[in-house]
Amino acid sequence: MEALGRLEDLPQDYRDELTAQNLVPLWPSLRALLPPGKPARRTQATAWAYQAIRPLLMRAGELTPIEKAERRVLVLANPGHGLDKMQASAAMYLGMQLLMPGEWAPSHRHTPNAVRMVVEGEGAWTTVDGEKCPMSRGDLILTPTGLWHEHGHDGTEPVVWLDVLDLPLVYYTETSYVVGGDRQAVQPGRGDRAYARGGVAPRPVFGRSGRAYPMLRYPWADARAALVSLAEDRPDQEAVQIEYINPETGSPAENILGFYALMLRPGQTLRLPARSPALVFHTIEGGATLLTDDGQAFHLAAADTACVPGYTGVTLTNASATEPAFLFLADESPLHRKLGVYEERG
Ligand code: GTQ
Repeated sequence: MEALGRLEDLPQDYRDELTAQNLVPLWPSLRALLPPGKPARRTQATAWAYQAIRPLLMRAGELTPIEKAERRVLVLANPGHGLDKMQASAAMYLGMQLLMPGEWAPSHRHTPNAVRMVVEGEGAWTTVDGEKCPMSRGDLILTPTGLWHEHGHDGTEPVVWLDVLDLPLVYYTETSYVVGGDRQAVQPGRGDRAYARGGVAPRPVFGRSGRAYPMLRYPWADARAALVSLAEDRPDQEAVQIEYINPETGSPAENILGFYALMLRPGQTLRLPARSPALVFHTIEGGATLLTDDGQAFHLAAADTACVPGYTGVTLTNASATEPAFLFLADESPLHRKLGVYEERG
């Protein structure tokens, strides 16, 4: 494609006149807005070691009482976007949240969708829309757009989880806000019990559950068992992956971001083809090396987190030749599909 005229090619008086009228010439910026063949991406492949985050998070526990934080979170910020933007990719936000025994993070609801992937500790819970969801390592808990949620902790050790939100996108669209509320009354009934068995779902005679998000907690024990069965039953299948879905619709669990769990067989190397959405990886069990098509390599130990920009293939290798590795993945696929920009490049 041909080079286009530059801003400097224009006389200063003309440029000043444009500025005074809130006008901008397109052609000096056209190639940056519409790069040939592949989009420009600020998102840089980045990894965050849990070993590095943990002591800083525990120190936050000493420095800042929960009343002064509301949510005690260290944000995993992608340097490609600038740390102050607090985003992992164009649409994804990642934060590591700490709750100490006895603490309570008060009830609120907001427009961005969130999920929590529990990293360590027992005894904490998140109440979402009146449903009290216990939190254990590897459990995924949804707090979808508009639903009340609060976190509490009846255990004896610190509890840490990874927050994944579509906050950068919702903020960008100028629709991000929060409403504070009172402690929720816990209602009977648990989605993870009602929908615990594949292929059968509650079917009231009239209508469905009446809830847009019937399942709010996805226990790791169930997701892990599904992966192990899949690996055994389908030795021909390279990628042993499940998606977290809405059990009534079969659609992705939330509207904007997609969530998955992936098992790497002992010694397995798996290539994930280049696709338009950015990807987040979090190691639930075991370890893996992550190599991008651009040649960036990271070793992910248990509880480490990484982000890779879109349009980038990734090769994962299980660090163990004898044990499987389990990873939690988040991506922007539902968003890209809804916008009609989703692409697979191989
Ligand atoms: O736990 O509700 O990391 O509202 C950022 C915003 C967590 C939460 C975050 C939030 C929360």
